[in-house]
Amino acid sequence: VAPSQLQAEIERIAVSLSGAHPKRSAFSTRRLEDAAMAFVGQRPEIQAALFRVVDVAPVCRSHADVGAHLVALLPYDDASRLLDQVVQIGRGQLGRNVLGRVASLIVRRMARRFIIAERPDLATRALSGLWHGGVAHSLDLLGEMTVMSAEADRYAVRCLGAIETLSRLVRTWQPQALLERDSAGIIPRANLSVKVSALTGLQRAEAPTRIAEDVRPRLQRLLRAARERDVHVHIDMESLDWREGILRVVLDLLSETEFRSGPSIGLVLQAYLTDSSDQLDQLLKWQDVVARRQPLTIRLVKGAYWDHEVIDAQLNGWTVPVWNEKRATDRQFELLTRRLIDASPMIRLAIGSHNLRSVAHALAYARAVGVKASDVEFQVLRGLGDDLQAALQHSGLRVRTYCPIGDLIAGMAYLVRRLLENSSNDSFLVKRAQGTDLRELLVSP
Ligand code: 2OP
Repeated sequence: VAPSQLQAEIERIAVSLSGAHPKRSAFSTRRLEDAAMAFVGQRPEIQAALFRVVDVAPVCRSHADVGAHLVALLPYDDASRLLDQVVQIGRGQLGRNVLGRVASLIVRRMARRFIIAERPDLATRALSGLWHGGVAHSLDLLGEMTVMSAEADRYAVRCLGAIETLSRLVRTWQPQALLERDSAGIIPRANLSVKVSALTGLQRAEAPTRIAEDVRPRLQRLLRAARERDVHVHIDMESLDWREGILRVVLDLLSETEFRSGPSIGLVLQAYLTDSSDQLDQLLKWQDVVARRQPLTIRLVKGAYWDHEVIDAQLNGWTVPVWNEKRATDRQFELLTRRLIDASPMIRLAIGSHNLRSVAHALAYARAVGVKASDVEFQVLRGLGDDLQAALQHSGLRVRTYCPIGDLIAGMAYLVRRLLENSSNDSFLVKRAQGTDLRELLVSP
């Protein structure tokens, strides 16, 4: 495929998708929230204070308590009048109370934006609404990194409950051809994302064999239930230290005869990892040898643990495992997109990105090599990718929205990752909110 031709096609698709975004007034709460996050992204000290407040808010006893934390965490030596005023207000008990109420309100609003419901049975209306509006889901039960076996057991039971609830719900739905069929065959309507770190009480991942042994019985039950109920299970990737343990237990179980015929399974490839291309080689080779009935789905993402990976490596004196520059990650994402499209339909590809350039590139390349657009799935996060979701759905493309379920405390780590993305100056969405011209953002990485 000639690069100039591909670039022209990427621009055409991106402009068309951008035109299909819902129009929001400049004063809509969503636009204001996004502008506020973009502003915070330019002020690292405020960003740090914000993260700390979000972190402590769920366990604070009163609004005044939240207010006191907020004031204590804000930088004092800042020249900003606004901050100065906030600190002044926080001097008295009444002021702290008011500040606390405002901060709690913001945290709760954020949770409502990103978390679909507290429990699966409370999400059924929203999920049905998505489906009948032409959007598929992947349910994610919040509560990663459990610290006790009893907690891991409870997480497994919650997953089993979600499988049951989902499978009953999707039977009531009207057919949606685009969402439930591609060249490889039937795509299950129900879809559950699972974090393996929640299926063990072991907290450190350095001994992958022990992790695999400990996770195995819980994951096995889950896979059996998913096979019986025809629910797709998507294994999320987390920080790199977990990767070996996760892959060991998942690939071992799936290689067994009893799981040859199901369930439909997905894994995640994180393009920010410098070895992600080798990782893909390994998965393709594995799939060849194991010959399961349904093709593996690979969700290609950039990766949500960048700060963690960099800091962890620096603290330990290790080589940093992620690309340092955003552009390098974007480049790798496109390389992997092309490799995955070339492997289709032996592999089902899901593009997990909110970056219009990355999305348009996948569509342009698929078209250039004669792969149908309906053989490429797009995935977005609820609350972050809503506009893109609408644009993809309007354009007749298959889009699946990742829908977290749980309460505020279980969701904290997830929310902090969303805040990090949503206030990072490298983020496509932030640059758009800051008013960067679309053409500039469509330049080849
Ligand atoms: C995360 O939990 C979306 O799986 C991704 O950050």
